[in-house]
Amino acid sequence: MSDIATVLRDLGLKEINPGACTGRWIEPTEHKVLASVNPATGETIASVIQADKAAYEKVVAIAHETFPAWRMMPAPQRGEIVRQLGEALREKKDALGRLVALEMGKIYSEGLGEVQEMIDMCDFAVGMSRQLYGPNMTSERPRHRMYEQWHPLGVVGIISAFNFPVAVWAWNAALAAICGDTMIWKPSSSTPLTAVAVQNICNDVMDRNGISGVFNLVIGPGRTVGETMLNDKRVPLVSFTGSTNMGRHVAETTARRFGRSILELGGNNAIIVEPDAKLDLALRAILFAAVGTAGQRCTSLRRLFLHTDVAEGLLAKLTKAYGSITIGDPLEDGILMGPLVNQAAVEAHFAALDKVKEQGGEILVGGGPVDRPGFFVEPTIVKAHPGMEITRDETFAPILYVFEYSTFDEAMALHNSVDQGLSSAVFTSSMYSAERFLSHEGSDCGIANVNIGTSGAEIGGAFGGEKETGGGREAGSDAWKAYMRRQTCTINWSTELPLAQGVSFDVDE
Ligand code: UN1
Repeated sequence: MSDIATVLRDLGLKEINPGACTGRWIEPTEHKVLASVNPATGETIASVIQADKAAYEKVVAIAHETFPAWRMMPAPQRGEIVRQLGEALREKKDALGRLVALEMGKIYSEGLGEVQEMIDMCDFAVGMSRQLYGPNMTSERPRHRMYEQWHPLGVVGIISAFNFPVAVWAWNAALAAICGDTMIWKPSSSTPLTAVAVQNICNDVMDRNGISGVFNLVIGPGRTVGETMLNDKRVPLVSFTGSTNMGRHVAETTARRFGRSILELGGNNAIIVEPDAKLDLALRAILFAAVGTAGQRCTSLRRLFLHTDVAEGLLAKLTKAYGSITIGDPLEDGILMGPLVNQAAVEAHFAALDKVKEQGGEILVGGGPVDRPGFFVEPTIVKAHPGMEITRDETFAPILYVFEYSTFDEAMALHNSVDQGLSSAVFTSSMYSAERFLSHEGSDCGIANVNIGTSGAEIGGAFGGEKETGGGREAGSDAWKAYMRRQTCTINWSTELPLAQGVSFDVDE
């Protein structure tokens, strides 16, 4: 049996799979087939039949009907189900990690890392299910009690991107589930199989518990299914990961109906390397952040600011290291960089490099195609200057723009001058530079690291960014609050009716 056939079998996938599920797979009425393509070869792995509006309607109706019962289950019991989901993911870690590598193109180790991120998220949510706390406030009125509590929200729409085809679903799904929400997942059309595989895992767990309709799936075009979801009043929250342009549309559409959105949009992440940095650490961090996942993480390193004292030496080492990056089949041992997701991504990579040349940048390393089937490009280093407009855009490809600077203030100003605000880092041994980077006048990003690269965040922190990155927060810390509605409660257990702010409103009886 071939590698692909084994992976498909282990994950319960067929050659052609239905694209909508409410715990039971919905047999499609139309047959619009979506091929899942292995970006390392350009070949089809298997297919999914896309959901249409009618299928979406069935899914949202079930998610909506399931909500009232699910929200009344005690949160720790919902946590127990998420614990079982984490266990099921542990059992399927290898197969699912392989499928992520096959369908998305990231290397096997990163595919496993992605499934680990799902498992971590389930573990985190289990603990969280006993900690959906609201504070008590002291009332200004005698014998009154005030407190805040959190209620489940309803059906959550999860629209995820190709680059983290399963982990970002888990960030949302594990929290939504313990918070008492049901959900509908619309994955990227580039990665439908991993979504079907995860839905199969959810179905097994939920079947064992005699529940369905909590974890639901619709694989269909953004234009029809996605758009219907954005406009659907039965979906009070849409969590969207993707481009800033699309995110703006999601924000506007949901806001118009007073729905909420969690937005995780484009980044333009940077590292500043100070003269007192430990350069060996900086080098390794830069490599993983710029070349890892072929530059297709939201957190990928796009801009590198090198102090003039270290620029030449570090650039020489970086150039040498780029020469040793092994490019090829993501499932092969020793390969560090796989393909881009599709031909359009390859074209965007080269279009950006054309602009680099037009705008006076110098390609120091890479820049060429890779002569093999699939969607490969060379990781590229560009010597850039701040006037280059292209360095203000996020190109989802392994292009690293390198700038030189002479003062920390100058680096900080350039760092913060772009429209995006996701992830950032400084490499320094100086407490002063580190603290300045983290201060109110330092990095304006949602994630700010010292002596760690921009990518590869742990799930325990809240993940997301500022400005055109959209302001959303997902995964750890108190990100769960976005999946619930807040209620302030005041209870009078006195025999009087004192009004707040000392207002008197007494009627003569
Ligand atoms: C993304 O690229 O959308 O911090 C998510 C990271 C990963 C998540 C990235 N843990 O790089």
